[in-house]
Amino acid sequence: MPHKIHNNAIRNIAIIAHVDHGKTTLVDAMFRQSGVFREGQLFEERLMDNMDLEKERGITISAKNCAINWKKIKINILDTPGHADFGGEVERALSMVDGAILLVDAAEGPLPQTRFVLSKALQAGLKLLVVINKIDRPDAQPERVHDEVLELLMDLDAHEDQLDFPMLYAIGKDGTVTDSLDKPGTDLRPLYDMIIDEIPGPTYQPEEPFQMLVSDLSHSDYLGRLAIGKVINGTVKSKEKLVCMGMHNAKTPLNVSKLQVYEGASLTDTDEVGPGDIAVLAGISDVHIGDTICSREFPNALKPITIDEPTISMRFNANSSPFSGREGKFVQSSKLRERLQREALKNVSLQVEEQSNSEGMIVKGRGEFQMVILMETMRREGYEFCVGQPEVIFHYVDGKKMEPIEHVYVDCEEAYTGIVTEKLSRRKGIMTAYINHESGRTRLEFSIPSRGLIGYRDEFLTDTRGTGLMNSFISGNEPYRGEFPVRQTGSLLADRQGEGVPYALFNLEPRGQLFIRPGDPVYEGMIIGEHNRENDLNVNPCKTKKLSNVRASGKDDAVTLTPILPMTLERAVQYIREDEMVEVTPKSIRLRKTILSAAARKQSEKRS
Ligand SMILES: Nc1nc2c(ncn2[C@@H]2O[C@H](COP(=O)(O)OP(=O)(O)OP(=O)(O)O)[C@@H](O)[C@H]2O)c(=O)[nH]1
Ligand SMILES: [Mg+2]
Repeated sequence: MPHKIHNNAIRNIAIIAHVDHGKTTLVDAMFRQSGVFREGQLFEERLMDNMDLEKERGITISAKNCAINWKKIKINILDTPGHADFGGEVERALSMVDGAILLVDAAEGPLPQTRFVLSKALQAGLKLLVVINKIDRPDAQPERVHDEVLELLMDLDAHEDQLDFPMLYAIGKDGTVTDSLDKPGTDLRPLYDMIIDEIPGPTYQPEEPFQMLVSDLSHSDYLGRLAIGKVINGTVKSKEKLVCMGMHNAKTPLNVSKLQVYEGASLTDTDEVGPGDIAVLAGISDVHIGDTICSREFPNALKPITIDEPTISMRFNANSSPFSGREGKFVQSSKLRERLQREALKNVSLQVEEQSNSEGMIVKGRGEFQMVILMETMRREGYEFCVGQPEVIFHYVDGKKMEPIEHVYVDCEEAYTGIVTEKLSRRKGIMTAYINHESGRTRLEFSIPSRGLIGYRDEFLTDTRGTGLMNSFISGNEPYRGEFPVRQTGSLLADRQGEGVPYALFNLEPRGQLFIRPGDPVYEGMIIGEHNRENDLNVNPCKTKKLSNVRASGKDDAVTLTPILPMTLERAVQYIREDEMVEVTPKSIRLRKTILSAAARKQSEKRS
């Protein structure tokens, strides 16, 4: 066994939890109390959620580093996302730490993503601290939640010593923790102390030369690409000559042009970074997550980070609608390809593949929501493109078709259990549990193919009048469960180019639910609404009323249209079928048939 020692001047931890259980809010409080902010300094809420989309949606999308000092010990903290689609970020973050704070909402208890992140932390052999958060909630049941965490750990085959976890109760929002429900907390000191006492300092081998595992990439306008990761062994100095070892042991030399470490939520320059600390290193452009940066004399690659396989794929094409280039800055397929490849470099759970037949790209990821966030980011940058329906990725084992299966938890009012069960069963879901809480609410559990959930979330909310909760985790691959009907309805399609006219739209309303407003530009093959019936219907949304000699009261133009919901990317992606696409531009989200011309569509139908 190589001789290993701990660097006790450092602690590296990740904060992990189900979505919304309060990770980022707790990190805020940790900052506030560690003196990173001086008295009276402007303090922004959820400081770590610094991307525009994170602020707008109130969620964390990518894992981020920060650091505080407590009793002369540097604590590197990684705030991670709780949404299942960003699970790859958690796996990446865990490669940098020796311990994890598992946050659990005192009312909601452990939920599917709690299970996912906890199982990853256990696999990585991390030391766990459990914090039961939001004990101020009127419906909080911290004791019950403690038991549930214990049950979950047992279910995940945790070691005996992991079952004996140190625990605190918290009101992250107020920045207080306590070890006993009988005495309210006053600050976060017990948490800092627990981190220092319970989580080991990072280990390293003192006789080994410098080695760093690249776990994140960033970009600075002045410095170019930044490689971020934990120094596993040795020390790195600014201006040092090193080498980066990539896939297949490819070696790229590099000179460290700048060396930085985290201090608070920002970076600070330094001349030297020692073992166990998280270093941010400039001076290399060709570097990937998972590479090892090490000394030139003793190049020795570390084990790369392992990330779960993607579960869904989506086709991205250059925008081929007649409106292509009207609203975006970047339209060509070469631009699209370059942008997507850049994304795959930084985002470990995304894979981008060139399609052999056309200019399109296949993007593989962890879920529809991850795709929607990517699409939204790109349209804000000025990109225009089309995407196809999200498809589940099948695997073949001994020639047998296997598909990803999810374990779904539904919590809804008793009255809606019928419709939810019926819809999920139709999508090949099998009920595995039914618990009536006697409180009017019921908890149902299903095992269901992932493809059955694509496009279902919106329907679920409608069916439960917005009161249902649904969570799921991928439980593995199982034999394909067979076909099931997807959307029961067809689309209303514009049969020509023009503009939506009130009179025409008014007359189309009985046919289905419209997606466009008067004045919206349309083109042949564009989907302007959902048909009430199974088939697609070509209609003319531009038709004006014929003028006749006998003018009525003149109120024909002043028809009152039913208000429509604005189309969102989530809705659009969930709506489309196999032969349909979403056209995304910085200004618009339009739905369309893949084949736009009605005549060509008819021909293609005949052929198949
Ligand atoms: N009642 C109560 N609410 C809290 C507390 N801490 C956080 N919240 C609220 O919980 C919501 C989610 O907080 P976040 O800190 O964004 O949660 P998160 O875990 O970072 O969420 P993701 O990063 O998206 O997974 C916010 O509305 C907070 O105001 C708490 O101690 N008590
Ligand atoms: Mg967060």
